[in-house]
Amino acid sequence: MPAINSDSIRQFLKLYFIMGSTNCLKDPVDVLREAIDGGITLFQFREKGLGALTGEAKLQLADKLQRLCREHQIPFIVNDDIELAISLDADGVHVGQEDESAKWIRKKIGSNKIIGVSAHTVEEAQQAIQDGANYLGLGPVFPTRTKKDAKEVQGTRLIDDLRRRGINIPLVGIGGITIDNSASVIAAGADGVSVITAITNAPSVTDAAAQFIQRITAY
Ligand code: TZP
Ligand code: ICP
Ligand code: MG
Repeated sequence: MPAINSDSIRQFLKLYFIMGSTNCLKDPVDVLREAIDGGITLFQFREKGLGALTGEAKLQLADKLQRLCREHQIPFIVNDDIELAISLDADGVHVGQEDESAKWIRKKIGSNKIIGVSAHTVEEAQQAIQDGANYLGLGPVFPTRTKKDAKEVQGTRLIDDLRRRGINIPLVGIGGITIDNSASVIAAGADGVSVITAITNAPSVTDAAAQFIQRITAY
């Protein structure tokens, strides 16, 4: 799949779409197809929350979404579930602070895969970088109802802070990001935005993704 270097990852992070079945108002396969038509650059399968699929049903959905990504050369990242990522030969995994360390995951999945880590402080960011993370997810930037155990809203402060310190690892903002506030996240120094609801719940998934791309590339 894609070359794992900072430049290519930065490009992929531009419009990082995340979802699972519980985020979708219709068939997730249709949602992903429409989002790809709109121009998303990276996809994360995050099957979480009340009513989330497990076992074989989760695997089946992941497989369908991965096929769609492959057809369109969009890297496919799995949230949390490292065993699923390995069994599907996914392009990478995204983990939080409560999951296995990037260092441990790297040993399991090898150097040719993308590892993303959620961080909420400078210390967590530095540790993830030291452990070999390829990119960071920072947030919640804005209020969100999607992640029930989300930390306190922090605006773009941490993004700003890391860039001021000269930390140049590829990173995205996440949490409550909309078409209208997306440019402020890029302005703070992010390489892209991670979005769930503003795309999955949009009247037109394709139009929403296309408008995000327009705002981000116009910045
Ligand atoms: N991590 C921090 S906020 C969040 C995650 C997974 C949810 C983002 O979802 P939305 O709907 O784009 O606010
Ligand atoms: N950042 C990203 C990119 N994905 C996530 N699932 C998260 C933070 C919590
Ligand atoms: Mg997690």
